[in-house]
Amino acid sequence: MRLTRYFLPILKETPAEASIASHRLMLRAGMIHQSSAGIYSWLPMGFKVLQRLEQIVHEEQQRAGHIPMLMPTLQSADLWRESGRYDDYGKEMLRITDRHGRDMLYGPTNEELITDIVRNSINSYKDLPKTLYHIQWKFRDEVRPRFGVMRGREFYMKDGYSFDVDEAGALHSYNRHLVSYLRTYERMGLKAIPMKADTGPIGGDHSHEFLVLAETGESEVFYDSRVLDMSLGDCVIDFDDVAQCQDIFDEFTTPYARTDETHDDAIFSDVPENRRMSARGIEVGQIFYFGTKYSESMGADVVMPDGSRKPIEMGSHGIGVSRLIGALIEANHDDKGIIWPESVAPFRVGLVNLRQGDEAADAACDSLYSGLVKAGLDPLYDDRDERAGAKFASMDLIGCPWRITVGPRGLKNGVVELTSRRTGETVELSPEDALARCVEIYADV
Ligand code: 5CA
Repeated sequence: MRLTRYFLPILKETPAEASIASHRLMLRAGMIHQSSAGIYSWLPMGFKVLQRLEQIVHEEQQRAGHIPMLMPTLQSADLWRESGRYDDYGKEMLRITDRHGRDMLYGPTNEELITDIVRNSINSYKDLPKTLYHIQWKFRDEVRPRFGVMRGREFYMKDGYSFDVDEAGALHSYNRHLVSYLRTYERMGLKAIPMKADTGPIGGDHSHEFLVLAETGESEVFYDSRVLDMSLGDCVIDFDDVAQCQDIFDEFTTPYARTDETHDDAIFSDVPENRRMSARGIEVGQIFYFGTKYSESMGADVVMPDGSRKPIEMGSHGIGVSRLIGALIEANHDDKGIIWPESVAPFRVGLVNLRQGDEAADAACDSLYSGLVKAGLDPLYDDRDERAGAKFASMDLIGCPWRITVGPRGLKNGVVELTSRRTGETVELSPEDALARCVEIYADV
């Protein structure tokens, strides 16, 4: 993309309403625009990051064997009356009446809708297990929407629903989700720690939240510092392998890690003192196993081999896709701006022309630009007629992981500069080598 043709409304001033870095930087970098409290338009660059995250979530969900679909945002109140949650959900639910006087609502989550779909189409134990998921907008009329996309009223969520014949199957589905979430967050360059959690309005007795440590996080967390050293890395996972998923579950959930809702001082005190940590965290996902809570009240059951009928065992599993962008920025920024991990960067390479209009600089930039496009590296070429300082400031704010700087002086010696946004390190290379180096960096991303 050439910057002169793009829509990137960068703000010079720090917006007064933003009290945390991610909110401030998303506004300043022209990623979002508030339309009303807790509701945002996703401007082109914000939308691009959202799509990158969505893509990773889709790939990892499908790798784990989960099936994508799409349910509507508007739901009939009748389904929620069946489960008993229509009244329980309270003021967080946005209630709407259509022209026929029918009660509708903007979905805060989809347990009822998916249970209705499944009870109408699945009749036999042979049709299970299944996990269906979608990535869709949700609405929760939060008392205090704040911190930009972090606690929005309208937000984007991956919600998946698992259906199993028995508890053992449902617990495998639960473990499979935990493992696939670990992979998902790692791919985004995030450390998200699974922590034992309360179930809240979703219900059930088995739940983990995934927390990214950040001073600005809304949750208070307590953990054994050992959790910080754990990662899946290149571990090859067979998601159908019950024992492997259980082992990974055990490995990642055995060290103490809890939010204040489930924190237990007596157990925590068994952790060696030098490893006992308390901090704040951002909840970027949560998984639940709640058995037959919805299937029983809504009549979703299957015929078993002996002819009896059994309510389906269910779980639901969410990832806060829009909130993740806030969490990513909280974990990856400095005083100049955002520092995107390579896997989620809206533009993978920034190209800065120090002297727009200089024949050699323009030609070198054009050629690098088309090389980067051809290599699929999604460059952002700052081709504005601006001072070098202003161009660097914009690139630092936007946070492309790598920047290639092209100027007449360097070109005289046959070189351009390649700079890492994270370390600030710069190397001089020929334009061809700079391109080759970028291709190499992104080969595994
Ligand atoms: N039905 C279940 C899982 S499918 C569910 O709704 N779970 S949840 O309530 O925990 O939400 C899933 C994730 O959505 C949370 O972990 C969080 O990352 C994100 N989320 C929840 N509320 C908001 C909000 N107001 N703004 C942004 N993200 C949110």
